[in-house]
Amino acid sequence: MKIAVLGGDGFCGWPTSLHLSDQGHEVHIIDNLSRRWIDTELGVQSLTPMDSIQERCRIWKEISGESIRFHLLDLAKDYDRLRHWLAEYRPDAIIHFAEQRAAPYSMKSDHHKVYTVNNNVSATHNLLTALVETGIDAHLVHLGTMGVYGYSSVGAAIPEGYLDVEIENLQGEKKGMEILYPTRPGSVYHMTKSLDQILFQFYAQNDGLRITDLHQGIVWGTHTEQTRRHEQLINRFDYDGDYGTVLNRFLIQAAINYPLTVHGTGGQTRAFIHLQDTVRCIELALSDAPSAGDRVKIFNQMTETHRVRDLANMIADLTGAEIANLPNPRKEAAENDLIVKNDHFLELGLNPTTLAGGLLSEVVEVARKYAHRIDRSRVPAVSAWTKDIATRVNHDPEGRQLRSVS
Ligand code: NAD
Ligand code: USQ
Repeated sequence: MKIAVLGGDGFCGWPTSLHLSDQGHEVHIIDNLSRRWIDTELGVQSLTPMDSIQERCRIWKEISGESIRFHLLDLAKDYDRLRHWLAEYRPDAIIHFAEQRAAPYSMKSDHHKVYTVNNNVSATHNLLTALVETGIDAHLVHLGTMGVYGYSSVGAAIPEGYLDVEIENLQGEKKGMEILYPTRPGSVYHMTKSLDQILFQFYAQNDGLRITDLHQGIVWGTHTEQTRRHEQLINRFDYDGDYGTVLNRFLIQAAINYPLTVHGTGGQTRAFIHLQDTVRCIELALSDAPSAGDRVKIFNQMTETHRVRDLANMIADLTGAEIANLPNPRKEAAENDLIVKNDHFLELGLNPTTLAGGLLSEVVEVARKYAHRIDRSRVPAVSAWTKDIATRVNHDPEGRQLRSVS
């Protein structure tokens, strides 16, 4: 297949591009490199030394003999170029990773909220409308997130996208209806993924676009089978307070003797998936495309759930790290349960990689190898969800600022 990987320079997009190229697909990466610019804005860098995207593609060609082509394009701003690109290349499938994906970054300031909404919603909508305009019948696979649903503790499993409900009509009769499972996003970033869902529902129903939306949990790990093949194919690895995600952060913190930064009691339960399973899930989703006229396929892309404090304890046992319980900069439930259905991917043949494997140690080893690249002052998470929380967590009782919020 000819596959366009939108956001193919990112943490999930690069290993997915390699995986699909390795399987013999013709891969085209589209990216505006905004993530690299955000590193510059924040004054941080990936733990791992990433080459330019062009250099990465050159090395891949040397190692595998396969070409991955890179196209510099901003999906949210270059609508006409996107439409022309689609008309010229006519991909069979499109994997859409290209959004601003950090919840803390999306909550840093009003400007970051505006940027995240404009970027994510415009990127998705431009893509959908360009597909309709060009008449290209590509299967669109989008990376959504488990967090669109929020973290209530009703004790029921989160289904794969849809919920059967009964409503009473004016005659008092019960009528069945299938609805999108209600969203309750906990950050502006997660809100944009909720909005994406509605865009997909509309374009599938109105124009027959063929769409799969993958509601992914927190991705951990750094290597896949292909990124291990050459030092210069190494993946991005975020550790900072905005982009680092919890499990990868704890593993890096353990490697540099930084107390594990548990927010609050660590009672938050979240869904997780290893990066190797992410790329496999994309492959599986591509093999199970909907037909024109079908409703959007929604899969929960996760393999296990864990409580934050349990992860911290597990890593402390593994590495001897200390644990620090910090005031939580986020507005979120202090404790929650989470049960998630993931039957679709299991039926398609996913064989989950679990936390118990040696992969935790692999991440710590990578972190130790590149520990000299870490700026410890960038480890704390300082982006607060509300002004009140910012005052509480980033200042002492006399109002003096404790931590830099830039
Ligand atoms: P990332 O930030 O590393 O990669 C995103 C890529 O998209 C970057 O290379 C960026 O430059 C590009 N991009 C952003 N806006 C763009 C635009 N307007 N035009 C062109 N390119 C643009 O993020 P990631 O961790 O690889 O996540 C990829 C996708 O998967 C995101 O949509 C995210 O919401 C979703 N996801 C990620 C995780 C996770 O734990 N990393 C978990 C669940 C879902
Ligand atoms: N947390 C800590 N300590 C830290 C970092 C985080 O206790 O040092 C806590 C947070 O307060 C939160 C939980 O860990 O309760 C998860 O935080 P996270 O930063 O690992 O994940 P999140 O903000 O939800 O976002 C990440 C990705 C996002 C993706 C999402 C999947 O950045 O792109 O969509 O995971 S999910 O969480 O399932 O929605």
